Amino acid sequence: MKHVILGTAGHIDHGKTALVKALTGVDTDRLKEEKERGITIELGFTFLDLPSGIRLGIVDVPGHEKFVKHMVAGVWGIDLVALIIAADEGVMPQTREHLDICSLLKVKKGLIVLTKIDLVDDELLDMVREEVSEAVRSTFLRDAPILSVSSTTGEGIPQLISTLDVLSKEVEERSSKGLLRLPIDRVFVMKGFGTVVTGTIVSGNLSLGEMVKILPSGLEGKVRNLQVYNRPVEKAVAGQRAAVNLQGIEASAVERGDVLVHPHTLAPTQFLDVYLEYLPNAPRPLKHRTKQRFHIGTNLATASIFLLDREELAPGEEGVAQLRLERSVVALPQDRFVIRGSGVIQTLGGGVILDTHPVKHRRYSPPVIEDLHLLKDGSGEQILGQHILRSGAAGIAFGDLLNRIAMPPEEIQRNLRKMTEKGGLLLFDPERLKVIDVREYDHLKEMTLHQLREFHQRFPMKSGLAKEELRTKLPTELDVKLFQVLLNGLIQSNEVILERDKLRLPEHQISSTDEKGLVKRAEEAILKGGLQPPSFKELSGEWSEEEEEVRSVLEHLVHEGVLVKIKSGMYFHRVPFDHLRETLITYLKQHREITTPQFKELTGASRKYAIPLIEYFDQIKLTLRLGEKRVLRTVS
Ligand SMILES: Nc1nc2c(ncn2[C@@H]2O[C@H](COP(=O)(O)OP(=O)(O)OP(=O)(O)O)[C@@H](O)[C@H]2O)c(=O)[nH]1
Ligand SMILES: [Mg+2]
Repeated sequence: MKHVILGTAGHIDHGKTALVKALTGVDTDRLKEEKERGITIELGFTFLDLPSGIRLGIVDVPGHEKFVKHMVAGVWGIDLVALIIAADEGVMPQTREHLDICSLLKVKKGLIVLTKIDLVDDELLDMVREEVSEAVRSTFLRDAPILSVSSTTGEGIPQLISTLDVLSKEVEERSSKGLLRLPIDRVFVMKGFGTVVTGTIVSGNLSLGEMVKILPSGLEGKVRNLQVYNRPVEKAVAGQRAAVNLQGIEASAVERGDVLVHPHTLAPTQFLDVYLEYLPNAPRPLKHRTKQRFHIGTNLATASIFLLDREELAPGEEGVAQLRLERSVVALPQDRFVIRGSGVIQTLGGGVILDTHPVKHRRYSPPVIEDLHLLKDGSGEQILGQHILRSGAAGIAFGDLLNRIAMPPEEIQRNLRKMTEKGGLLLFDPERLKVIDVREYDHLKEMTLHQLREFHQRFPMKSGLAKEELRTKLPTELDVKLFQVLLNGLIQSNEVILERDKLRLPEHQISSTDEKGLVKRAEEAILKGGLQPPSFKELSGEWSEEEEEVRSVLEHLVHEGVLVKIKSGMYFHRVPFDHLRETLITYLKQHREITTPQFKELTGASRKYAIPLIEYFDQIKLTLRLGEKRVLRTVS
């Protein structure tokens, strides 16, 4: 069965609620205050079964200018609008404002109903009809049928029903494939059941027993009971109005404007990139950084508007902007929204969401503006590709894409597979379904090779770069898994060599880069020094070479096993060192113990060398210090 939602619209007292009652028999003004004042305050809900079998859900909205925010919540996501105009009054301010709101929200279809015809003569009715045609001439209702009814006498009601039937048949059926979204319009406690929330399912579907989440709070609960138009159901789908009895969530923790979703799908946001349309009848230009009321779904938040491509939007102009909200909302690209003034409260404009999780943008940046226009006008695949490219070295996971593109999950997956097979994407984390654009991956590869090349140039005497050191030279947002994949790829293709935990380019060999013969000279100098070898500082002074370079030569010789590093900056040649080691062992075997002065005598070196040497022997566990003496730790 097809599900269609009709919303009413129109000036206060023009007969919206009376018309709904004439159609359905239901008085949707339930509140005591509504009855007393004779006006609608809250949204009213009922339904009508049309001759074709379509069940038409009806949302009745208030006409009072104070309750326009409820009206926006009511008509957000409807399929059809009935613009209601009392024949005895004609077009009034909220007739126009509601019409603007429906246009901004891109309500696709509708009809115009002139009510209270029992109060006017034919001549007046014709005049009103003229006036109405004029008012809707440049709007989506320009070709809409205009009907005349009296809710009091019932005149015209049968014709209205058959017109609604025709229009409902023309409405495009919603796909229930997308992510579940149910913007909550009412919350109440039902005795014996607990928390109940109601709303129109704008996309996806919802089943009994499922876990659901309330956003932005993130509270989770279970669907204990589910009703559609007052009947219990197992499953509710897009286009239906549902009442959901929630287990595990207090009614006081939920409010109108919250959104019901499935866990692990949508995430709330406070930043939105949008395409803004400023109404031609707005009273003054919209300046950069002004604060306005932002309406989306059943939610209302204060937004600072950052105009990205100009200083102000004149009435009738359009442009890209970033909205920074004072509290989080749930939105998806392609969603429509309305902007209303924050001082004098009136509808100023609206538009379409382009990106729901953007970064802060620089203004007047051509790439940013171009990018946003692509998000506005591009195909689904182009937009998907753009989000992946934009995620850069971090890559992006399927779960995050769900949040950023108005595309059903299966379709995103299908596209990712297709793009991967074509070679445009690389899937580097199968667990989280994380992908990166191949262009970005190639760029990272280039950067890695460049970093190694640069490192070899700066430190020709170092054998290579440690993995973690290399990582610090690449973009910080680089995904850890991706870094590993990148290295493995480079190692496998022999573009990079991994040797003793160091990464190097294949052409890098220390001997070939040692044009000055520093390696050989250093070895000779240290050997000549015996147990009182020169430091790298002394050598660099003597040779007029960079200290850092000499040090790396010595480090290289340690790495090769030619030198022994006793402590930071003190290197001994392996030959005299090993000789000393043997002498010490023999001595200790004979005398059992040795004092520091005795050891100093044994080496023939000054304290500067003797102390670090004996401490080094302690450290490598050859000797054991007992007070002022050393003994052999292991008698071998
Ligand atoms: N004579 C006559 N009176 C009508 C007709 N339709 C509505 N009325 C009366 O007009 C008044 C306002 O009607 P409502 O249906 O409450 O108007 P509304 O558009 O819902 O008003 P708000 O929701 O407050 O914006 C009521 O007193 C109705 O009885 C009609 O077709 N003929
Ligand atoms: Mg009403």
